[in-house]
Amino acid sequence: MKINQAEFVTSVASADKFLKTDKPIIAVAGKSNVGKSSLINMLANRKKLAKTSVTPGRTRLINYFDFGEFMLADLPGYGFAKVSKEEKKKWGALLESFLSTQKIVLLLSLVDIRHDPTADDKMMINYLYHYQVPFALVATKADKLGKTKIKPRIKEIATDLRVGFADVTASSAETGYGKDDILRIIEQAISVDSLEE
Ligand SMILES: Nc1nc2c(ncn2[C@@H]2O[C@H](COP(=O)(O)OP(=O)(O)O)[C@@H](O)[C@H]2O)c(=O)[nH]1
Ligand SMILES: [Mg+2]
Repeated sequence: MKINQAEFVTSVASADKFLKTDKPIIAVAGKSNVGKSSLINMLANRKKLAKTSVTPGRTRLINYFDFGEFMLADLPGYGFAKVSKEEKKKWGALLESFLSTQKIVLLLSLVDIRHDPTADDKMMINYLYHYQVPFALVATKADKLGKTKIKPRIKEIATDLRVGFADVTASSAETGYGKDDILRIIEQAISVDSLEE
């Protein structure tokens, strides 16, 4: 799949503002700073489509981007230490309505390839099973590891999250590693969705 178009559409903070669209939605989720915005920029071939940040947290918004054949939704990051219980609750409620009401054909669940998945990462996967949202795992920042370390880490992450080895794709927004694999996964999710219509 080639991305010819990628434009920011809107940011929303509540369920009543969720984007109404006929296009299939690809969502991107993961803890703050894992590389969601960078991955979106990589897929779009654009440096600054999604804002990347050095200081994690803050954004409690869902950002939608029009990628032509699909809409991409950048979900607010989780696992940010300085967030109050109240805010965490709000985030959980927003996520649950998003997963239950939006037509998500695929959610890319991002984890940092260098770190073991956190309790929050596992909770996210549980939500996905609960709401029957198809997902694929992306292990980000693969450029931070030596080439020979990538496969063993993928295996560890897959085992930890109880998914198959092939369900975890290593990627690097720095080098473009994994980009074609991710685009292939997206393309497949969209074509499977169109069969169901
Ligand atoms: N080395 C490396 N750094 C990355 C990669 N992806 C993201 N980063 C850096 O990690 C930080 C957080 O990235 P960002 O995309 O804003 O994460 P988000 O909070 O999940 O949207 C930024 O400093 C990025 O430059 C990657 O693949 N490789
Ligand atoms: Mg971001």
